[in-house]
Amino acid sequence: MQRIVVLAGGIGGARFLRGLQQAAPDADITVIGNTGDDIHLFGLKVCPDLDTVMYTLGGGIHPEQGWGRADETFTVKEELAAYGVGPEWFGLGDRDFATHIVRTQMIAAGYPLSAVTEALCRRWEPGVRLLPMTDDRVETHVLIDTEDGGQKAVHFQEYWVRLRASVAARAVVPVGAEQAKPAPGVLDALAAADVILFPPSNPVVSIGTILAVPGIREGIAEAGVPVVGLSPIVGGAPVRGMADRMLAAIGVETTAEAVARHYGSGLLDGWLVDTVDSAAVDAVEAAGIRCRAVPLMMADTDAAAAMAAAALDLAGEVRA
Ligand code: FO1
Repeated sequence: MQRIVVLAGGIGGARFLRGLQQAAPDADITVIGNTGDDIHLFGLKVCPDLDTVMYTLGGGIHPEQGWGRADETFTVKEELAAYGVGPEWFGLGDRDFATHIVRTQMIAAGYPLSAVTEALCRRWEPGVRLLPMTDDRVETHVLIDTEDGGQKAVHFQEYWVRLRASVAARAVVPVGAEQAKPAPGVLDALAAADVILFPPSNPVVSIGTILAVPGIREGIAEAGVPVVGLSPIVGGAPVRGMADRMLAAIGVETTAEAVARHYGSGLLDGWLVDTVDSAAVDAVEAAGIRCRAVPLMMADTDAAAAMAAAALDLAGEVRA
């Protein structure tokens, strides 16, 4: 059985994984999920990227939105607002609240996040092994300019959801990452992998944050198996999200080629760009990374499955 390890952020990672399951139904898939987007609200621990993967693969996701639960209601949020208790800018629904209550209760009882995630997945049966990148607290903060000419750091969710990435990001800091340890199972999964995939997730705040946990980048390199990524940038713009803002903050151009070079040939063996970026193929190959141009818009699960199949094909070519 082919053992595939996928480093995943939120919506893009989850939709890619749904395609991968269709393209490789017999594969043994382990997902290393980003937890830098996690936020503590109302005394609860919220893990947006882990939940997005779990709900998407478990059939509970809000289909158009791509995050949160289907058939959601917001009574608790309205009641909190009636008490003047915010933040109002973050949309936690009633069904979703239950997940965060269970998670927070288990953590308070002494369970690590990896054990809690496993317990939550027993209900959702996502069909993959979902591991947080770490059991330690890591929180991505974004440095922005203030009106008085200074700067301040805001939580990634505040930057993305409240500010809608409307102001420039001057720096992105995964607070706590340097001291974090990979969660149990992460390094073992990498060591046992036949192929490692980077979905079209954000290279800075999703994949970049996972790679910032000491040991994970080394674990990928030492696995000695093909590592193939898919560009989240198509035609010079992010397919969704704010990767352009995040890339600017770390001085990387918003192009499929620049993201491949940013990961580098020390990490990546293969890179898929969209057909609109086929002119970038030669330059990526010149950087020592095998590159192919295929359609990379995940309009539906069939399209995501075709992308996953292309990534596995490229992994096979790299190995040969
Ligand atoms: N995204 C939004 O744009 N607005 C929200 O109010 C919002 C709430 C939210 C609650 C739970 C959850 O799991 C995800 C949520 N997201 C929301 C998505 C999230 O902000 C980001 O898309 C991810 O963190 C980036 O991967």
